[in-house]
Amino acid sequence: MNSLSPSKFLGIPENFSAHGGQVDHLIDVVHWLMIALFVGWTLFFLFCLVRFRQSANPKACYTGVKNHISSHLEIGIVILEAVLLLGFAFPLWKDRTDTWETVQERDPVRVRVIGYQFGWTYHYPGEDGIFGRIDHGLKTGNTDAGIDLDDPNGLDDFTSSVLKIPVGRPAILNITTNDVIHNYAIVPMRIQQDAIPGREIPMWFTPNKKLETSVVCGQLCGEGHGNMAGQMEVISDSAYREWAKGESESFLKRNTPQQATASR
Ligand SMILES: [Cu+2]
Repeated sequence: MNSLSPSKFLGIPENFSAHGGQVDHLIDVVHWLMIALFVGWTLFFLFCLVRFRQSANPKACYTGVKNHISSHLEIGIVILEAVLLLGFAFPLWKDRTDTWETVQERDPVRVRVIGYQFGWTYHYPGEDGIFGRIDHGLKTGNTDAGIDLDDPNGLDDFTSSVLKIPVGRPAILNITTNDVIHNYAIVPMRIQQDAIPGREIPMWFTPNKKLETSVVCGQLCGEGHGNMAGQMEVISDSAYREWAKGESESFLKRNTPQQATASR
């Protein structure tokens, strides 16, 4: 990105994701167009103030504009906006949606993100890589992921109040909510997704640098909305694997019936 990027002056935090540069670039071109429109309209306004001042035009003219400059300008703006949409926004969107299949093959980390009033719970599939069955009837509170421990796939699943993901590997976050509509937003990753009750909607990105940051809720969801800042850490792949293995093993120990009986 060059030093004349409007996105640099907008207070947007540094980008930490593989696709984020494209988002910033789109923000840049949209702002350049808006700056051009602002300057153009301001000059036109000033021109009108001088050209049509009362002292030079004592008699009103009712015929109006006879040339087609304004039509040509309007067509120019339409073409520019079409270029923004077709040349920048659509390819960016295509990149996001068409890579869904290839992301699956790149050893992604999968996490269920559960929003609630007012915070986030993270559900990891554990060492087997398979999420346990979810039973909404088993939820003991609105922070509960509702993992059904009768499903063997769920025994090694673990939950965390902090999102930890490895650097350089795609992260697929399935966004859902236990109560109202929230919006899971990670600004340094240039990504966000609405959390809709009863639905799990995937969003994915690849962090390209280590980072400790906060995630926020991007949808006004109640009086505690402003406190919905969660913690997120992008760590090395080895540190992530070690952490996930440790968490998974300790949850497996806790969830396995024989172990529980033996410790009683
Ligand atoms: Cu909120």
